[in-house]
Amino acid sequence: MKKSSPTILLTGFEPFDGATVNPSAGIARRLHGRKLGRHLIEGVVLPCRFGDALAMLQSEIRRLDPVLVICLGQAGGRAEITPERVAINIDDARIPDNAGRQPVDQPIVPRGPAAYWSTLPVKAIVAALHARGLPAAVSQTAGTFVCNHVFYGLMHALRRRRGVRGGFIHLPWLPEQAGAGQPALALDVMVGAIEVTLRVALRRKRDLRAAGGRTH
Ligand code: PCA
Repeated sequence: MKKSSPTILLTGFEPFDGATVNPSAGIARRLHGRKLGRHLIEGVVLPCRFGDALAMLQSEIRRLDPVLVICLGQAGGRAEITPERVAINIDDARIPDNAGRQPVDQPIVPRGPAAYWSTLPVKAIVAALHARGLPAAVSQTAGTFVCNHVFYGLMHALRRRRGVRGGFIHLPWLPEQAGAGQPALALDVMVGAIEVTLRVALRRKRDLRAAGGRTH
């Protein structure tokens, strides 16, 4: 039976590396239960733990049967909202995760493809954010920590779900996390930016062709 409200799954992460907040969790909580037209947003906070984060994401995908999945994470030091272009099949942790695990050079899916592309219209999202005066850029690397792990696992899980699109977006620190002179964005600003992102992702099946993006 078709559900009356198609679901958007929006995930964030719990704080990690000794922090007490993570903007991605705040956004997922704030947008949980919000309607976007006919669509209902389900916000979920994932543990910052290799394996467990992915297991929870997979079970939420099975439970909610979403039409769109966007995972969010914090990338402290970045000044822009950065839709990620590509997920790579490697865990290589510079710091331990919240369970103390620190995998080095391990594939996420043994014998899986080296990489998956985001199926979000990443350049159209950046253009829409710029049009609203928000800082945004396409990122070419989601790193090799738990965010890339979840992003790769998401795209691997979606490969058999026809028409379901997904991707990952990294966010700057909140003002209270950033030191003097370090870039940050207020939670309200990021909540608004992710609402814009979700609308663009629902509306546009094809991406824009536009030059630009971060060079790293
Ligand atoms: N950022 C980390 C993991 C959780 C988060 O919010 C990362 O970029 O991998």
